Amino acid sequence: EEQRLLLLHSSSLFFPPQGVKLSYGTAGFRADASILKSTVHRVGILAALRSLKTQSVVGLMITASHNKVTDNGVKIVDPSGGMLTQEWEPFADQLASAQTPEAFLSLITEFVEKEKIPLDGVQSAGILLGRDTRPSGESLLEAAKQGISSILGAIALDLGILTTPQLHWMVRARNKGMKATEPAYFEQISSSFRCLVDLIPNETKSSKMDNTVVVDGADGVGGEKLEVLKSMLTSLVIEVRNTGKGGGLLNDGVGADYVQKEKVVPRGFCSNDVGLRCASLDGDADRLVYFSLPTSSSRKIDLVDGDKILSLFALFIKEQLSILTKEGTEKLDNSYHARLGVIQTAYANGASTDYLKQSGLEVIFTPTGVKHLHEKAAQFDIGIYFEANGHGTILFSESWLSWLEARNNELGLASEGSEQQKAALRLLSVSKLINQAVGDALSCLLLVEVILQHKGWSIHKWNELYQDLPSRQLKVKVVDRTAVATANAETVAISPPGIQEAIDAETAKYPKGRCFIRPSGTEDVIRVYAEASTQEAADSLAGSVAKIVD
Ligand code: 16G
Ligand code: ZN
Repeated sequence: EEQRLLLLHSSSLFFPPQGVKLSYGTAGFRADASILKSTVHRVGILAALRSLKTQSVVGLMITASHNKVTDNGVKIVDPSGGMLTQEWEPFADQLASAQTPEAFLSLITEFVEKEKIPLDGVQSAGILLGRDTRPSGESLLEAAKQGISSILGAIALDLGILTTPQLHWMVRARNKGMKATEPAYFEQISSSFRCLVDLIPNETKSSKMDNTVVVDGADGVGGEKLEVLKSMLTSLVIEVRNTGKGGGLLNDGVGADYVQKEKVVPRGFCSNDVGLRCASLDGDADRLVYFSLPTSSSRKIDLVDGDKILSLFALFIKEQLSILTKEGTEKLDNSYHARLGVIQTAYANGASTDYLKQSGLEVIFTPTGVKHLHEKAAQFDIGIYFEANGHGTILFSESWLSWLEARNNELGLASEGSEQQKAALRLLSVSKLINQAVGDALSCLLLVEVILQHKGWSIHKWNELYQDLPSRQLKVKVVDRTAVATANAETVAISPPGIQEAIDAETAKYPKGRCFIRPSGTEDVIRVYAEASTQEAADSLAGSVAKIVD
């Protein structure tokens, strides 16, 4: 009864705005910040229930990532450090759209019963809270706290301004009984980076490679965190621009999303930067793309996107694995050949997929959205996933990692300092450097940098792994985006009837043509993606398919 009154009282303080229907999409709830308060309050309650149900710590992040500064959003981090389980998403939707405190309360009561959540005031719940640098974040975080405190036994721990991946990392660490603080995060990624630097072969160590990278922080949280991290590194110089401190507007003409979609120079970069290795983070630092300025006369950049980061990572991992298991070298006990898998979405440039397959890698496709890629990658001993937009990571299975630890110890005794042992150590270091919970621009940046140093590669050499096929993305505003349904990892539209045949007929007119449509998970639009052998052809294919959709 006390619990009932508490919830009723608390939710009566947060009215949902009339006529807005939000849904827990690909990346949680996202909207203009001014209409989000009641939603965030309710998500606070939901997070507390999730923690009670799982008897573990969960996270709640307030961010709208690469979207404009006046937007905001909220999402829950599950105990594993991953996204909220998909089974709870429909309930999140129902909660968000309850129109009265009473309706809200009865939804909760029903759900608590159905899910057998121990809402008795005896069990405790723990929720880690984080937010990005958006001005609306502070008051939304307050709403989340009030939601949490209306569940008996629930305790919120406010961690302040964090990148999204930092919060995911901390939730995971906490539930593994590890230290879950920001210093612990920086310590782990900087020390594993230093290990990888120490293991760079002598031949490339002495090559005169430029060890400076210039990073566009999107005027968000990533830049300020990178300033802390960079002071803990050796052999790498990071120059951060668009840190948010210089008055620049978050994600406005800056950041990974802008750079990847527009393929033009972001604010804060100029002709003096021609030839430098540059990178862009997005607003909450869970995406990373690289670029360079080819000439001082044009605004166009040479983009090195998520697909190419994926290719670089996959190449490096595959090399280290083959050194580790080389025949004829130190024969020790039972070998455990890691199953290595690479996960992409339909947005991956076709040239990247060809390249990966030709390199002997197993490539698998999933629908767009981190939760799909992550889930697939977790089925491998080493699963590498990336979206073209720059979100991705490398997952290592517990069982393979413990084999690798043991193997490394054996090698340490039998052939200390051998090539095999170095490979084992490198792979172990990668597993500590790269975020195991979610894609993390900061740890990916360090891994890219150390691999380039290891190989003695410039950004140009890296970019030449393969040549991107020209592509074009368009969006079409529609009345009802759910009219389009897709299958086969979004490569085929199964409704409305006949539309795929029309797309196929159009695509067949273009050499190397490839085209698909899908309903956006974050906006009221249908997205069109087209690829072909020339830019004109890709533009024209996208244009005519957009007309079919319209
Ligand atoms: C979200 C997803 C991202 C995906 C994008 C697609 C997460 C954390 N983020 O930002 O992975 O690429 O949505 O947006 O899952 P769309 O559905 O509007 O094209
Ligand atoms: Zn993001």
